[in-house]
Amino acid sequence: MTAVLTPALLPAVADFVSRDRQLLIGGAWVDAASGEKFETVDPATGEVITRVAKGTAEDIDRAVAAARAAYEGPWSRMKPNERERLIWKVGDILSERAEIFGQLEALDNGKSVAIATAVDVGWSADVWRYNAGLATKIKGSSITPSMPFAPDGQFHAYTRRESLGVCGQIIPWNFPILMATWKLAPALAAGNTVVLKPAEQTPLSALLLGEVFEEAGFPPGVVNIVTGFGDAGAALSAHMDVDKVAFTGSTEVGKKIVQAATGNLKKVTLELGGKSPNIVYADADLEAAVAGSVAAWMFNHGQCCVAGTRMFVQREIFDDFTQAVADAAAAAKIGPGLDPTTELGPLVSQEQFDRVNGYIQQGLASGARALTGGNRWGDRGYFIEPTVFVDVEPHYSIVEEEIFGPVVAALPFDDEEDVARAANNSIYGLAAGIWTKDLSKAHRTAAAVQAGSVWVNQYNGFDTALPFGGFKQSGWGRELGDSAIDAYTQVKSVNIAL
Ligand code: TXE
Repeated sequence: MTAVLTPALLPAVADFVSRDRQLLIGGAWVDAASGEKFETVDPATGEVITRVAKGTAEDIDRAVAAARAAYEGPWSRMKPNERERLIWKVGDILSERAEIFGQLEALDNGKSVAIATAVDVGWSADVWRYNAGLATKIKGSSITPSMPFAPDGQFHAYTRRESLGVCGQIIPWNFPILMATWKLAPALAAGNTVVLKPAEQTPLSALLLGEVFEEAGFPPGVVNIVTGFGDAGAALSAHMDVDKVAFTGSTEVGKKIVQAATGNLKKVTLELGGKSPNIVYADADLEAAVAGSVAAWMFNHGQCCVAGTRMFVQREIFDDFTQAVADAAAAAKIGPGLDPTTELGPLVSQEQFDRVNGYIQQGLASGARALTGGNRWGDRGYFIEPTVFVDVEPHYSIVEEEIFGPVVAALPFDDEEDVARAANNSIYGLAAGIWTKDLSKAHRTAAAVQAGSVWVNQYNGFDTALPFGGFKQSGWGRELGDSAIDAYTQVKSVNIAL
């Protein structure tokens, strides 16, 4: 592995990781009830960054009690425009400290510091501000009752959109601060309080965000942060005094959360796995399609729920197109996230490295051919070469299952019907990409694919205002846009006899 010069840590980041980190409960930074801690590791080197409190069910109980007290206390009395100002301030602080948050994220997760700062933190600031604006726009409606037995004009009926109460939010490691933001900002805008459980692989940016709430002026207990493992998440999902649980992670754990939530039938939203099709028609702008199709599965080192990892390419351009994708992928600069010139960083953990490598070995063993990649990169850290598979069959695990690494399987197709059928042959339905210059074909294919988000002549076309979520086993409910407010409120009908 070539030696890579990485910039020194910013003083604020160095200071933050110089001490063991604690839980945020009721406005106070505290150790876990057990006193236990765990290590968070730099995935570029495998070295320990710092130690973090290992919260368990007892800490979840304490955090839920604090969130309930805040919900019934100062938070419930706060006017929407006061919530708006506090939430807006979080966005402003994130913008001011984008470099600090970006570097901490790159250190803990392995992603490129340039992307972490511009996309993860920059977009998070935007999501905080968008939801600040929504806090004052949560509305009911006035309805005229018309039941046959009701006397005309004798009733005044309306709906109110009310908060849910205490929300549990369980966050993954692939976009730590962004996923925390997607969940926290609308929950708070809608008037809920929160217990947040960051992923054990990447707890640091959420803990730094925890300091921002205090500074912005949020009452204690409105946001509580319990770092820990799956058992802490399970306790939060099953908790009888939690009104809603929101989760982003694996479909396997999503199903466990649904089961855990049955005790008090808390509301559940889930953003789960994917195996998204990226469809390239022969009439596409091929230069743009090559670049976009590489980004579709390589962005964030393939650790994206929406990754376009089934690349369907029309047969007449299949060989040339897949070779061009392989060449572009092979040219990506691999290195640690802290190096600003890095294009492809390490996977987040040894476990994910083993999982992705296992899929690559299965692909090779079943007869798939790697046009590029297929190996580990370097001799330390969790790096894997970008890998493009051809000669695959639809039943191969590399075609059916979410790999969550820089690995794509390319399949040829003949026509529109053929590709829609193949694209929909999946338990997932999170996203889809379509590349064509034919507008009618683009619309027909967008309607035919079973996916919560469809991107035409681009990939990863997210927007703060556009609802995001999955069809089929990719999830329940929608995040972003004003759909997120719907997911954190409930409707009450009031009917008054005049
Ligand atoms: O996810 P988990 P893992 C997919 C991706 C990846 C695979 C495994 O395919 O390879 O999942 O990753 C918490 N009750 N995605 O094992 O376990 C856990 O502590 C409640 C897709 O890391 O789902 C963490 O905070 N919570 C994805 C969070 O769930 C539990 C992002 C996610 O961990 C729990 C991440 C339990 N029983 C992985 N067990 C996406 N959709 O973007 C664990 N957790």
